[in-house]
Amino acid sequence: MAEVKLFRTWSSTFALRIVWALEVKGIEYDMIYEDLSNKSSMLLQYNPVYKKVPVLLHKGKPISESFVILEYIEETWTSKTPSLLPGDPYQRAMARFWAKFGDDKILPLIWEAFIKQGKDQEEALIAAHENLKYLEVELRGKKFLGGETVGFADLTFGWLANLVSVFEEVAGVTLIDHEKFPLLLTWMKNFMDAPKIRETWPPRDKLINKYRALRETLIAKEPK
Ligand SMILES: N[C@@H](CCC(=O)N[C@@H](CS)C(=O)NCC(=O)O)C(=O)O
Ligand SMILES: *[C@@H]1O[C@H](CO)[C@@H](O)[C@H](O)[C@H]1NC(C)=O
Repeated sequence: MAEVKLFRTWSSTFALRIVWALEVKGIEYDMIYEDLSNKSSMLLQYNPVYKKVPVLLHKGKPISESFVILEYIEETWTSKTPSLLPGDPYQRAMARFWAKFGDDKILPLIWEAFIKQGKDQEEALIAAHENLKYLEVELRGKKFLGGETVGFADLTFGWLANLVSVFEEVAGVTLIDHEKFPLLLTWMKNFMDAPKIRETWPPRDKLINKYRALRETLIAKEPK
């Protein structure tokens, strides 16, 4: 039995953050695929508070929440490279700041822009772009947010690199404009090309089908 187990789903980008961290560091692990419409008793036992994936089980002890798990991996396998967080405390704080900014200020707005239509969609897009501009500035002169290698903030933004184009195809809108966000687009490409990233993404056609069905369901529920 592997001493590391990851509870994930085939598509959860929160769980993919952990897949990427374990893969880039070369930590051996087993995966347990959950069906979120019928969660296993193990998942409910290991993450009774949120009942969500990812959960990392290390030597029988469960850890939940992707940011917390990433920090745990960094602190536990200290000799495994690359480091996800820089040595300098200020730079570490900045990596955590951008990661949090992504989940607070970008992910929810891109999601709104994806699942809404008309005016609501337009408003979400404008707000998302305002926030993405901060990221564009942050990427000046850098290959990755973490510098030369993929780091903590890169992993937390990883979903952008692949899912944006899936959302764009399904919703039929441009979410990230090449002219306004050239550095972000370059970062997306660099991230996808980084070791272990592309091959761990779920198949594109499967993602398109999943998000198309989800969007149709959510739009059908909208009050007219
Ligand atoms: N803040 C959490 C978010 C995790 C999350 O939202 N996971 C989703 C899958 S993408 C989930 O397990 N949802 C199950 C549910 O809400 O019932 C993290 O960063 O780990
Ligand atoms: C839910 O999962 C359990 C075991 O994990 C399985 O036995 C059961 O058939 C599943 N139920 C449905 C409705 O898929």
